[in-house]
Amino acid sequence: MALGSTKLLGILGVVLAACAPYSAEPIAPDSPSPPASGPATTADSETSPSPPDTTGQSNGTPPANTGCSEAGAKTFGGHCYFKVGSMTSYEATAECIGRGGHLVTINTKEEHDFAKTFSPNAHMWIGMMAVLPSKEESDFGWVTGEPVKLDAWARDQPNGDGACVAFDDEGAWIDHSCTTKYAALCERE
Ligand SMILES: [Ca+2]
Repeated sequence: MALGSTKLLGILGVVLAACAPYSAEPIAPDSPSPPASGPATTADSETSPSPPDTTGQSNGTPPANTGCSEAGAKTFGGHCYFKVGSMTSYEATAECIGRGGHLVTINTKEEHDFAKTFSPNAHMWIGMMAVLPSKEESDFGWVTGEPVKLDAWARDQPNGDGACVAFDDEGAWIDHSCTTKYAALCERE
């Protein structure tokens, strides 16, 4: 029947039939690999196109400061809080500013309780300082200039240990030498 109409088709059929077991193998690996990797390269080539697309390169740092994506960061009252350190209070001040914030300032009992969750059992710098070490609470103020509305001083503190303030193990405030290395809590508004 078909054999008579076209010899060519007949020959092809035989050839294809003979090659079937082999052609199936080569075709499978060939088509997925080369063709797939070809188009996919567009997506994979992020590595090479990225560098040239330096449009966002200079903005690579800002994104981290605009969201609240630091490790362990939490939001409260629309502000972002995250821990840094361990470092001196001076270093922590610079670190927080570098991340677009400031050492935490605490205005309410609720914010104080929230801040305490960052350092349950360890000292942690907060944004309260004095010009010089002092035993007078009134000599200490928030680094942002916000009025001090809360009194969370630990018993017998401040006692003149230093011009910087940290949470003690229980979250009460203690004045301490600014060069001591503690974790610190930053706040970004
Ligand atoms: Ca003290």
